[in-house]
Amino acid sequence: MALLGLYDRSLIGRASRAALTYEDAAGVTTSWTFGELEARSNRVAAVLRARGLRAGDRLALYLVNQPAFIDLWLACVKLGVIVVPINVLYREREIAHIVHDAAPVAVVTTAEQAALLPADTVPWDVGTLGQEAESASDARPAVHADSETPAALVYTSGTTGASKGAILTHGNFAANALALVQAWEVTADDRYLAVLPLFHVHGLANGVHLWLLSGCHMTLVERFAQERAADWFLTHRPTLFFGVPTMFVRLLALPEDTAREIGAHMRLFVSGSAPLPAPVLEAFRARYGQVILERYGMTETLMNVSNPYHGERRAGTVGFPLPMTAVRLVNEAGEDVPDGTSGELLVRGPHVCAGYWRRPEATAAAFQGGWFRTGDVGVRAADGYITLEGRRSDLIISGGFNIYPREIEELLTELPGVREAAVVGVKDAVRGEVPVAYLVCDDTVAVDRLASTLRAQIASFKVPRAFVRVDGLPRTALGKVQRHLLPPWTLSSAATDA
Ligand code: MLC
Ligand code: AMP
Repeated sequence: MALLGLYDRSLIGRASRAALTYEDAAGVTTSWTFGELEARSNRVAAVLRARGLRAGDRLALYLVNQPAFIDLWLACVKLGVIVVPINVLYREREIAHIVHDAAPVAVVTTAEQAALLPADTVPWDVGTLGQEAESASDARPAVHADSETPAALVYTSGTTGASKGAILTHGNFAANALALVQAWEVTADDRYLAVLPLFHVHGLANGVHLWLLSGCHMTLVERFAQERAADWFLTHRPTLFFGVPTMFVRLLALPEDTAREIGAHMRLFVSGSAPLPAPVLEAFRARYGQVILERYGMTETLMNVSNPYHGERRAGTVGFPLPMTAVRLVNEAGEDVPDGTSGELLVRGPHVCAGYWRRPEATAAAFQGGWFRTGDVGVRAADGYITLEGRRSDLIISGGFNIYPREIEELLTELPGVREAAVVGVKDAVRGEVPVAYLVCDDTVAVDRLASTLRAQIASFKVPRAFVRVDGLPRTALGKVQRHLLPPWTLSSAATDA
């Protein structure tokens, strides 16, 4: 099933209906109907074709949330071009890896962000593309796609640490969205408030696709901001909100009567991408009168497990397998474990990616007899609710963004005077976890300047909140760092929140 056929329920079937409202950083709003989005994306597709893009080519998008992202996504879907979204917080080193691996024809970005791209990339200015599109044909191009056509390469680190492009096909996005529309009862009457970044699957596969498949209305903003949130909810009157736990923690800070008013017109709050602490769910219920629905997914598989729309949304759990998803919990030997016993989650279904871009070995290692190994450890209760307990890897999730300790450790040990480094996740009330670095280094190393050195090279959320000098790193006989034996470090109030 090619995605466009599903989008057409909205793009063609609801052509005259209000589809998208964008509120820019200055608070100015602009709106489009589905028919206008159809025409806009056809024109962008014509420009991309004129610039030489063909089915199977890659096009990277290094953009903050904006309508052009939607136009480009739709245009690429129509052309069979594979979108490579890049986190806007990434810096040259991180982008270079993605660009060299995916080999996109170009990276669509702004003049300002283009300065952060590696020298050998071809930047295409998003504004210029938009201007060219104004005079282009708005006829829909011939579509080159079916369910197995790759729609996106989304870079993620899997369980190993090296960032790889998960090949997400038209069929993967379609299956995920069909399952969620059904499970969460999303209809054309909904109004979705989109604050999640479009460059990750939470915002793209869930947000954009539930909007397009249901034909509901979407209000898109550049990025989540606590101080703007009340205004968005009260002005745009959404019924649907998807967020990471950090956003729900921030929403708890809104005044009580505002929260109650927002809660009264909302239908569904969904949390995912990182664990939602049970006390946050309880505090949110008390303040907003709404029980957040927590679900579990990952880039490679899109959504796997969800609390029920009807029935108990059980705090601390992620619920049951979604429609079309099969889940197993297995021990180290790959054998199914009984309910109540921890095991690694394996998943199978039409939403699971086709593997990693040009990495047959990593792809083979990720699957076990046709089942995708999530690397997440969980337990199933006798009544079927699944609780996630941890991960097999050292992955740190901060504000819903992933951090692989090894990447930061390698960067640190490249610095003069740093002999060894270990990066661990420390609990944080707002972001869930934040990274802290332990260093074995010469006295000459100015530890207080390391944060600014790193900030120039990697995304800000990956920069450790503290750098702790130690005499040595605790290691096993085989030389592996025993992170749990590092001296405990708790965040000072200054570092806890900004
Ligand atoms: C943060 N910044 C962003 C941004 N988020 N810039 C553009 N777009 C975003 N989405 C920048 C800010 O401008 C700021 O830069 C710096 O990062 C810190 O911002 P902050 O507001 O202090 O951060 P914080 O309060 O921690 O809140 C951040 C957040 C963000 C919660 C809004 O972390 C976020 O959008 N998280 C969503 C991550 C996500 O979508 N994960 C899904 C992965 S998919 P400066 O320059 O001012 O310092 C997945 C699968 C699944 O995991 O199951 O869903
Ligand atoms: P990513 O690689 O960005 O797709 O991150 C996927 C990872 O996020 C999963 O493997 C989980 O470890 C984690 N994750 C997603 N949703 C949840 C959740 N509801 N609770 C706990 N962890 C989650």
